[in-house]
Formats: sequence, C-alpha cells, structure tokens
Amino acid sequence: MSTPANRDQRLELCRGDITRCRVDAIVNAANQTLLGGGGVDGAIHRAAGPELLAECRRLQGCRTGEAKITRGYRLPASYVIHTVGPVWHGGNQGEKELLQACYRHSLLLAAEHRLTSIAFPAISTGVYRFPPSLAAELALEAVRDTLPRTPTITRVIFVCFNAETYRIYERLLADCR
Ligand code: AR6
Repeated sequence: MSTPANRDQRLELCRGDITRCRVDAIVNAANQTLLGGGGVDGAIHRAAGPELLAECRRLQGCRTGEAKITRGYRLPASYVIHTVGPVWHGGNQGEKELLQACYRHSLLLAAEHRLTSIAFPAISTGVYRFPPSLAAELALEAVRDTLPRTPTITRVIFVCFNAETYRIYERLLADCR
C-alpha cells in the first residue's frame, strides 16, 4: 500500500508494521541503551531475534539524535538503523532539532553503506509523546533536505502504524503536489 502521489517519487507512504518491510534498512525508534524496549523497538527485536540484541550490546548505546547500524537478522530488511528520538518536554529543549537529526543521521548512515531503500517509523510519537503532526512535518523536511546528500537512496518509506499518523502524512505529502 503505497502512494506515489507526491512531488518527490522517492517518498512513499505505507500503513502497517515496519518489521514486515522488505527494504535495505528499517529504522528503529530506540532508546539510548539500544537494548530494546516497547513500541516499535520491541517489535523489531522480537522479529529480528536474539542475535540483534547481541549485536546491540556491542554498540555501547547511542546519543539522542544520532544513529547506529546493525544487521537485520530474521527481519526481511537487511539492516536496522537504530536512532534515538527526543522525549517531548514542550518543545523548548531542542526537541525539534534532535528529531530532525534522527532522520538526517539515519539517511546519511544508510548512504554510507550504499543502501538504496529505507523505512522510517514515526520516531518519538509514541512513548516519547512528540506531537504527531509536528513530528511528521519535521520528518518530511529533514528527509527532503538530506536526500540531495544521499544519492544512493531511491526509496524512503514512511510507515504509519495507526490511522491518525497515516492521515497526517497523506495530507502533508498531498500538499506538496
Ligand atoms: N511498526 C511501525 N510503527 C510502529 C510499530 C510497528 N511495529 N509499533 C509502534 N509503532 P514508540 P518513541 C509506532 O513508542 O515514541 C521504546 O520503548 C507508534 O504507533 O515505539 O520514539 C524505546 O525503547 C508510534 O507512532 O517510539 C524507547 O524507550 C511510533 O511507532 C521509546 O519507546 C513511535 O512509537 C521510544 O519512544
């Protein structure tokens, strides 16, 4: 289920579970320990199997706004890019810049590994309470601003787990037609 109806044909929208995505890399909305958690992080670790946690243990965590890469193990995706979104504290603690840094660093890391397709969840919009509309606007802006620096990447898929997130992205992508 994807909608290519937006100006940049590299951007796609998809409703569902990111662990099912057959792409070069899926992005995990992790926490600083990189040792698993709930939400999309828990789903990715369950689907990838224990080898993922073993590799994550060797990474020694990740700072908010940064990204680290592992293999995908039992996932259909070859790699997992783990990034740590900001916790929303009202918007005056650098949350917007940190959220955009997650998208930027994930794309740059994917390009460094010569990957061509990457799927993102709506980072920080669950347990970390980032307002979903603002998060989606920032995500799209960050991706659009970064794509000129990541020539290998031909597909960026925004995976929306719930109907509200899907509607937000659908509107934002349609607005740019
Ligand atoms: N596929 C795609 N999106 C999903 C899936 C899935 N399988 N499951 C949930 N989402 P969250 P955060 C959506 O809470 O806010 C973890 O415990 C979900 O609907 O997973 O960045 C980590 O370890 C929401 O839109 O991540 C951290 O401690 C989005 O993914 C903390 O949560 C993000 O929700 C990170 O919080």
